[in-house]
Amino acid sequence: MGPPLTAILASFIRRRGVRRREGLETAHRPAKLLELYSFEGCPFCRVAREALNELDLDYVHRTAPKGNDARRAEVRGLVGLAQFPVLVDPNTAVTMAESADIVRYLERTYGPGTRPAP
Ligand SMILES: N[C@@H](CCC(=O)N[C@@H](CS)C(=O)NCC(=O)O)C(=O)O
Repeated sequence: MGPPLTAILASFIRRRGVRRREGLETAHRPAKLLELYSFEGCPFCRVAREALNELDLDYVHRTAPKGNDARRAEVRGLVGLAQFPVLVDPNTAVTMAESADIVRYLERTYGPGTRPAP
């Protein structure tokens, strides 16, 4: 059995954003764990998870499958709607939705050649 369609789709989407990851020895590492609200079967969530993996970033996964009303309400409180993925970075007080924005943020903040914010 091959990978599910969502995995193929997510990898396709990801290819436009995250490409080769080299030079992580010069990457800034967060002091506090990042947090990601996501769920399986969500291709956009997978894009965010893959970016975290490629940048070698540890994170707390706050799983929010359909039916987890409490967790989904938590996300509505954070970004105003139940849309996934959502990244929380306690190091910079950034909370954000939109997978492409999350990938961009992670690259700029924790990608090769990054430095801690002054
Ligand atoms: N443009 C958004 C789309 C995100 C999106 O559509 N996420 C879906 C799941 S794949 C969602 O949150 N659906 C609402 C829900 O599950 O309740 C992104 O790239 O992050």
